[in-house]
Amino acid sequence: MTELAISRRIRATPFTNRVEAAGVKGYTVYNHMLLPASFGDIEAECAHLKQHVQVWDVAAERQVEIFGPDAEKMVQLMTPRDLSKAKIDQCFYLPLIDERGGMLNDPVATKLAPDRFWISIADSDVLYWAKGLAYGFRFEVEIFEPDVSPLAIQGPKSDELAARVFGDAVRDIRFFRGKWLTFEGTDMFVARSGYSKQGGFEVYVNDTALGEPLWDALFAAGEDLNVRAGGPNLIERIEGGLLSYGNDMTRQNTPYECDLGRFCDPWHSIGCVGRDAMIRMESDGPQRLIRGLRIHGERVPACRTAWAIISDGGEQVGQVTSAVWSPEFDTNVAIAMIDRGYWEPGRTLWVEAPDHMRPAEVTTLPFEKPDV
Ligand code: THG
Repeated sequence: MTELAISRRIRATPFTNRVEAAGVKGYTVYNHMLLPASFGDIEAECAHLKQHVQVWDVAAERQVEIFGPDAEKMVQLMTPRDLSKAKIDQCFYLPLIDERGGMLNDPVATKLAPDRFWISIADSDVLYWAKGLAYGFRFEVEIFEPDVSPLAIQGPKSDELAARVFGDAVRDIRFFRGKWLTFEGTDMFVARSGYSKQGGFEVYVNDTALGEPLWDALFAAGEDLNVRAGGPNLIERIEGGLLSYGNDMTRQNTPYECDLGRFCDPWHSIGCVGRDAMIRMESDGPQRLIRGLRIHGERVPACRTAWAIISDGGEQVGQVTSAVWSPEFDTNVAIAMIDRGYWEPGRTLWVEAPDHMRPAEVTTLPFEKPDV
């Protein structure tokens, strides 16, 4: 394996020392920051995540803070989701789009106050786009990256572990809502959210100096729960149909192609820069769509480039953007962008994997649990 040359440009997180001590084996780079990708065996990590509880250094989900009298207008400018009914301490999965409706990011945003939002971004430089828009529109807002680093607690024992450190109040937090809870005298925003389908929380650690103490407190409290260090798991996220910006979609794709139409309401997202494009695209319908694929045969190699999807007639009708072997589903699971006319579930297509052509079956996302 080639090594990643780590320097100041590839930023460490408040938790990096602990992640290293826990034996991290592979990093990816996300928002110019280290994001743990593997501790040596992603299949074992996936099985553990589904049974126990993990603590994830997801500090690379950087916050873009929008603060000031025009904050709400500013966020609505960037998304076709209707924010007019947003409540304080509510989180939103938000497609961010450009003037043509091209996807720029798919963050989780939190409304902390009428004049204050955190946009918890996927891997693209939202801060510059936001600053450019604010300048151009003469909005009265400050836009900056605060010292806030998400630490995720994920897995079926998350409630128990989070309650031991933050108190029983965590148990009453609803999905995509949050509460300010105290750790060592500092209030932190704790939301029920996270990049897995196993349930859990994200703690928005708002002081780098508290990163290691919080990590240590979680591991001390969770010993009997079999708590382990983990990270966004490639297998679990494909099974669960969680999209990865830059992998499964780019600026070339619209929210409708990404099957994120349920998070869009162009008629009511007054001011959104891509609103006209979205209204047109909503009535036309997409020309291609994100789907799952079961790729038959033995385990696929790592998906480092898009793999062509070929029809029985021999034409390219899509591409595979993420793929991995799933022990639970006993097949390769994949996320793919498939052309209109070829995306109905159950259809068989061909995948040009780097080793050889493989038959594959189109499915809806998330993947449905195999019958036991
Ligand atoms: N948490 C936070 N920030 C993030 C992520 C996160 N930033 C980057 C990245 N993840 C953004 N991408 C996603 C993708 C999916 C979801 C969250 C962030 C997600 N989706 C739910 C689902 O598909 O089941 C639906 C959410 C809803 O119903 O509103 O959670 O994970 N802080």
